[in-house]
Amino acid sequence: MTGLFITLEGPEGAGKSTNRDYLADRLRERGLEVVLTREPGGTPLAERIRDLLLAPSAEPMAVDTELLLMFAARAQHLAQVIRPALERGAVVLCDRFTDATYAYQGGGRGVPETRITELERFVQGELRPDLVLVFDLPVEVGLARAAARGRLDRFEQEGQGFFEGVRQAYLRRAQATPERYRIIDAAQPLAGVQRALDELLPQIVERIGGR
Ligand code: T5A
Repeated sequence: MTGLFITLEGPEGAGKSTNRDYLADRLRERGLEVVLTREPGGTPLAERIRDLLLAPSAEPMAVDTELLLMFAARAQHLAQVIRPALERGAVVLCDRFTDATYAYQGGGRGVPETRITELERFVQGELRPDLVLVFDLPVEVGLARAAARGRLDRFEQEGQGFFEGVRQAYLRRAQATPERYRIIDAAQPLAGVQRALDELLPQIVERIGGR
């Protein structure tokens, strides 16, 4: 794989999508091929799985069903979009990936980490993001941003305790492998977040240039 795989992570309303687009523009200005994508989703079939996962439903979704659907969508996304783009040497900017499974299904729902790790190996083999940007902010700030957009999806309807678990799981992962993660203060005004991304750009460009 000669490309660079960067994922954007964080709790609800952290600004991942807004900043993914900003980062893509800055990288394209430097002549790089950038593929923008997201999880769950990223292909027509995986987007159908996303609809199942996000739609509020009268029938409660079993935790294992949720976990397996996340990885089913991921397998499709890897095969159709992520691996081909990395093989061509592109920068893949993905709004959420397996760190979200560790955070939401692990930290939020209580799925044992070892079970997620087994599925990660099965679906991804050795593939891991080269760089994970964790947009961190207090839960209540993110939820207020998400609520301002209107109707809440199945995850956004969870309570404060669930999202505290999600946030702490992200922070633990970032602290455990600091060379692969960058924590970005996402509670500050957007201009400050984008300055932090500008500071990261030379490193990203250098890494892709070295491949
Ligand atoms: N999920 C996903 C799992 O449970 N397991 C998994 O393995 C995976 C992959 C996906 C859901 O699926 C779950 C997690 C999620 O619940 P999603 O749509 O990808 O859903 O995730 P959301 O977090 O719901 O996406 P959001 O769109 O809510 O958040 P973003 O992308 O972080 O935020 P963004 O950029 O849309 O911004 C939200 C609002 O805040 C404003 C923006 O203008 C926008 O209005 N904003 C700021 N305002 C002030 N200051 C700033 N710094 C701001 N940055 C953005």
